[in-house]
Amino acid sequence: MVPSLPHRKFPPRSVNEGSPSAAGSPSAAGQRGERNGTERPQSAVVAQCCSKYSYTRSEVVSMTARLLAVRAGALRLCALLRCARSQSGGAHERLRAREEAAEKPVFSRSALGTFFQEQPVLKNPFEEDALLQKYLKRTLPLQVREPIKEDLVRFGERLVSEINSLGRQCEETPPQLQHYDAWGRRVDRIVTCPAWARMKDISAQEGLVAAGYERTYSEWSRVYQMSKLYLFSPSAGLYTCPLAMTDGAAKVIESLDMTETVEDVFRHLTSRDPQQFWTSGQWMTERKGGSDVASGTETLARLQPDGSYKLHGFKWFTSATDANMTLTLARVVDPHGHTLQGSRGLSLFLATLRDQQGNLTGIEVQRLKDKLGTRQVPTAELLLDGLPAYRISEEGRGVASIASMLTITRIHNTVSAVAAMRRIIQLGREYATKRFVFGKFLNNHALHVQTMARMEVEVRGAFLLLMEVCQLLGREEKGSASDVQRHLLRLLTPVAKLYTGKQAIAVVSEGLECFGGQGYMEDTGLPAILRDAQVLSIWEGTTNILSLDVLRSVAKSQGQVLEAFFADTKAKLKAAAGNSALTPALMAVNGALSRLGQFVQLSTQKPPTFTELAARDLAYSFARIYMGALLVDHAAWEGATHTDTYAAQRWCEQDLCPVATKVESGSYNPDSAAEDKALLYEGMLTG
Ligand code: UCC
Repeated sequence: MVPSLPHRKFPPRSVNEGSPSAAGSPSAAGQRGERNGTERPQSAVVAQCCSKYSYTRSEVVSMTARLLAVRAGALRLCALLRCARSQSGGAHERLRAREEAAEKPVFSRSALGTFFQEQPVLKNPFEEDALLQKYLKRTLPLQVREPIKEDLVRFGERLVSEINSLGRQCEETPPQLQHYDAWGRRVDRIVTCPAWARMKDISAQEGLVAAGYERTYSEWSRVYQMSKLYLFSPSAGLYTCPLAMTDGAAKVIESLDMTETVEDVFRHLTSRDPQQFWTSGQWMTERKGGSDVASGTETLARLQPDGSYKLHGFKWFTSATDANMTLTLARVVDPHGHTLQGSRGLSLFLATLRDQQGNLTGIEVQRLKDKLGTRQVPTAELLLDGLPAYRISEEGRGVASIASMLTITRIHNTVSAVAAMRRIIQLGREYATKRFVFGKFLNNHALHVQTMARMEVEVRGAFLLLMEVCQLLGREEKGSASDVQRHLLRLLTPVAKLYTGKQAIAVVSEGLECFGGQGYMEDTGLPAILRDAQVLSIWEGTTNILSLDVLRSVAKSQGQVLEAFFADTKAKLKAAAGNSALTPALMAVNGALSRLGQFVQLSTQKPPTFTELAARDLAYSFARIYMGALLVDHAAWEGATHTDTYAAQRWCEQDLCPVATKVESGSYNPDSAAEDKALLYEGMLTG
């Protein structure tokens, strides 16, 4: 501590007095009477101070002694530093650099320092994806493998050189709504950025929807299309959202008896010509909600003399409102002005949104939604005020007809989820090779690598599940799927969607940590990945709604989806029999499968509340067990590597059958619903 002095006026010090060289020189020390490191003021100087500044002699002596003690300390520190300097060349250099920097002007660029962290770089995402490559090698027949691989390598390059920066522009230039033109006319124009328009052209050129319908690669066409979308998704600036709905609309239309008008629409939706390519919306959600569609849909459809309809209602979330057309649900008003409530009153309609001049017809855009993420996508609230539309389902078969769209959009959701996880890992592991901390690069810190390896295990399980569903879809569309495979597709679609949606949020969130504080900084582009991932557990049905859809698939099929699940899981495990490295994983999946079987047996004797309470854990159990079987099956392939075995082992270390674990701990007891409610609302009066 610097000692405090009595407050008196002192004369200014001479230049030499304050300079370190003068103060530290032996001759100067001698003049001040220094001896053996202690100093005493000379009596003449003391006397002068006493007379000139009215101090007593003892005051001057004491003040001077305290000052000199401070100075002696500083000198000792300098000596130590000089010694350290001579011992360490690097430290000496740094010290000199610091001293030199201190001599520079205050306003200087060099004051920012010289270290700048190298940023993570996106490389060809296909070539960086060992599992995707191995999966294609393992599953695709030779004649389709090479052309698909060639296209994915090329597309991967295009993503890096062109598309990724367009995606960033979409994020940085969100859509805007222009209600009025300069002369006061209501126009409701949705203004998107040029990069968004470019994404549409690229999507057409690359056949991102078309590939699913051209079926060039027969039953492998969906694997090809979804692999491409999986590479595209994290760079696409959320253009995958309109593509998902476009794909879904094409699927619905393809499954109908096509009239000429609808056939023309289908051609637009599946075109590779940017001039011809259309995107579609899918408007299911109204103010009353998007889950309980049956009672939430208020939109009315009034029959017109020419057989078309006009729609009147309010759509609460309409994503990609800049689309060319939409599919939507409404209730047909009968000649007496009545409508049928519930699911049976809903029909499916197709509407093109704009006239020849590009103006919306029968639609007012109330506002664009202010969303947590997916800000690139123009999501709007729409008043349908006489929107011209065609009914494309039988009356009252709206939900059943749009169900095939739900299958497609939920698979797209899964693609985006797995792709987001893959992207954050690719960036994170690249960054770990160039981030130097605590004396080594991050990729040499075992704990950091362990954390990322755990993320990698998650994405591997998710990826294999996604691709399995794509395979099943391709087979079903090609007419080559067995009954077991069709049941599996029905069951695994909601399972994959709900499980990967949650995984993506967790893995991407963990991934941001891999960049430290930089992962939280907007201009790195990393936070947007997390924001956009958050929609994946909500869009196209929340986790609980999807869990109930799993139960619906069991009930509707009278348990056949379960039989398919058990049979196929067991079949997948067969490949690993006799593989000692895979034995622990194999046993874990087998054990979980029999626990699941016991749970299913038990649930048949229980009331519906039991099954409802178990729905989410049951869906998670399907996901974990099946992913385990897929990882084991993949690792048992002759071309697999040790890392594949390791991934299967790690996956199978977790509780693969949480529904059995929870039932053992009494989670779904008859009174647990009441206890949950009491816990949640403690201290409050509720009904
Ligand atoms: O709200 C949304 C947006 C929120 C986020 C906004 C951010 C936007 C940014 C996005 C940028 C990327 S999205 C909308 C979310 N909503 C949904 O996905 C719908 C969720 N609800 C469901 O999935 C329900 O389960 C319904 C609507 C499908 C259930 O309706 P019902 O009327 O109760 O259904 P039923 O009666 O059970 O089924 C009617 C028919 C049956 O066939 P039939 O009549 O032949 O027996 C079912 O088997 O539909 C059949 N069905 C299915 N078929 C129902 N679901 C399915 C299915 N998944 N697959 C096959």
